[in-house]
Amino acid sequence: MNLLRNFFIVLFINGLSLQLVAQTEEFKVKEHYNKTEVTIPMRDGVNLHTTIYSPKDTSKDYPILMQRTPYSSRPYGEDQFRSLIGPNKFLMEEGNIIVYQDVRGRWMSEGKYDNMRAYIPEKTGNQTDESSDTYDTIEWLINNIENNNGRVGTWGISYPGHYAIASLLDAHPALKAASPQAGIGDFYFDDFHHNGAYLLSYWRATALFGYQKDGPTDEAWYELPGLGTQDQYQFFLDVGPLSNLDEYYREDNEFWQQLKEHPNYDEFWQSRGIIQHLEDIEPAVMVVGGLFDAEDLYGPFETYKNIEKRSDNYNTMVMGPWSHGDWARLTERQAVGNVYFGDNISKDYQQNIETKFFNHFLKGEANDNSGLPEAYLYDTGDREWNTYDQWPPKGEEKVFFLGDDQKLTNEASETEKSFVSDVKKPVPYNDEIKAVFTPREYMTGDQRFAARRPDVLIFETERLEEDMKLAGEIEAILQVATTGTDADWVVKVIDVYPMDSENYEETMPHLNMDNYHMMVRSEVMRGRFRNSFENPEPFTPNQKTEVAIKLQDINHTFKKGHKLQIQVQSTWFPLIDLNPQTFVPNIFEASEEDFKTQTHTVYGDSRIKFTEVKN
Ligand code: PG9
Repeated sequence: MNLLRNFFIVLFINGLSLQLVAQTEEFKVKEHYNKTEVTIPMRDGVNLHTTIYSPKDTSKDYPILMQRTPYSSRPYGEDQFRSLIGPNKFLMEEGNIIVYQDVRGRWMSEGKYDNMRAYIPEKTGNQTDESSDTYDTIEWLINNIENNNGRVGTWGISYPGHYAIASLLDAHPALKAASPQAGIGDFYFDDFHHNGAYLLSYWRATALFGYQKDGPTDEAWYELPGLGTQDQYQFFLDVGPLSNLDEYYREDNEFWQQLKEHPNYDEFWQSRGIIQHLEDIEPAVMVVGGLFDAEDLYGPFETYKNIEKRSDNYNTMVMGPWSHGDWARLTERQAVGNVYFGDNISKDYQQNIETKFFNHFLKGEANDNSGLPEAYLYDTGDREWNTYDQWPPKGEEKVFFLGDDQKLTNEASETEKSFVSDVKKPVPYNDEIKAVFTPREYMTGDQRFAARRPDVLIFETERLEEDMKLAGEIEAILQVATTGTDADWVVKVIDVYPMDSENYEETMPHLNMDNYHMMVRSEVMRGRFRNSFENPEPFTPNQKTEVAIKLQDINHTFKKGHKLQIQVQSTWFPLIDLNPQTFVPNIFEASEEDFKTQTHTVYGDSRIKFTEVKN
């Protein structure tokens, strides 16, 4: 028996030592790549700082994988190396030419920064935008980098994802593949605003882009204001009207001024939205995003859908159980907030999807037979991947009405439900005391703290007798009234777990997964914009009014024994700023007196439209 025990101990130790050897022999970029830093002249003479990592093995040619970023290409210095380069470690280890570029006006590049710089469709003379800067950069790279195979790919997450989208417009012929990941589509619907409501939870991040630098610099030229407390709810409640935040910023915080001067979706924002330009795209595209991404969901879904509608190039999408950027990490347990989804989900994506996409188009056949599906979406209820041959998927429309007695019904009713929306006691957007740089965990957060407030209306099914898979687009068509002349309307789609559910390692100690009210999807509509984001309109007090809200897509099975719950509320603080609930020309200029508690009403012919897909 001892012999056998010892054998297993030796096996275990060997396994462990093998693992240790593997870990101690981790890939060192400096041993496999040379690093050079160059400045590449754009057509208008502005030089952009560009960092190039080239494989030391010059016995073969490689494609170029490029990321353009406002967040710096650091570390700077040809003897300073990143520990990971490229979209993932698999592509790094197999060998590719990896390029990082500081975009115009950022960090070591010259020029003036323009936040979400507008694309100029018919450029004349030396006019530039992010697309022309990408074109000029690619032209220089393929003509100046040794051992390149003439094929280029772009990738990036979030703002770098936005620049990957920009690379698709007037694309250089050498650009064969792009993977915009959580790419910003439009700052009026991604990040800083949702349907006209300003994301107060992004306030600190405003400094990231607000200040211009004097010239190329490898040191940050801005600083992020501190709240001085973790209780951001209290901080922003005490601050009161948005104009009181001016004191935390210098006058030259351009972005803060722009946010204040453009509360409506005017030409300033419209010209900066990139989705409108997505037609006749030629490079292969793989859009990637997270179904619980609190920052950029509009961008990835709209990028994929608009390319699909208006181009005939190779265009695919991957949406996993991720929060912002999770898919680029190698966390073994994939969880968002309290909710665990599975192991090695991002590693499998990197190895078997992302690497496959780039290798097919940059090193391989580069045809439609990539071996990847049209759409990969993770079912966040069933906890498994689905492949679809189209997105949104085919299915049956499933409509729920906001009925009486807190019930979701199949028929409209004459009922109505009112609540007092107290601007002195807004509904918190989560149950944590934590100041955030940008919001994240609330996307799967437990919503019981809200469900039990009188100013949050709930409507729910009975415990389901069989699985119900809701996939694709969601539209809430509310019939409402208010005693005021403005109001925000928030709709939340919630998966109510069984009364006896397993806890996860990630479940916070004060919570329990028993009866967990998991947020699946949520969205706000600032009521003044219900008919037009460009031209806001007041409500007529006490007049029944329709407010339609498009929520971002889902792919979620509500399991047998769970409930579907819809919550409706009018404050969501401080995720978004407070609506004065009195119509004023510009909420950024509202005064204390404008903020008034009002009574809102939701009528029983309000409905939520889903698509039900049979497994
Ligand atoms: N979209 C993300 C972001 C933009 C602006 C401020 C803060 C975050 C991102 O680029 O990561």
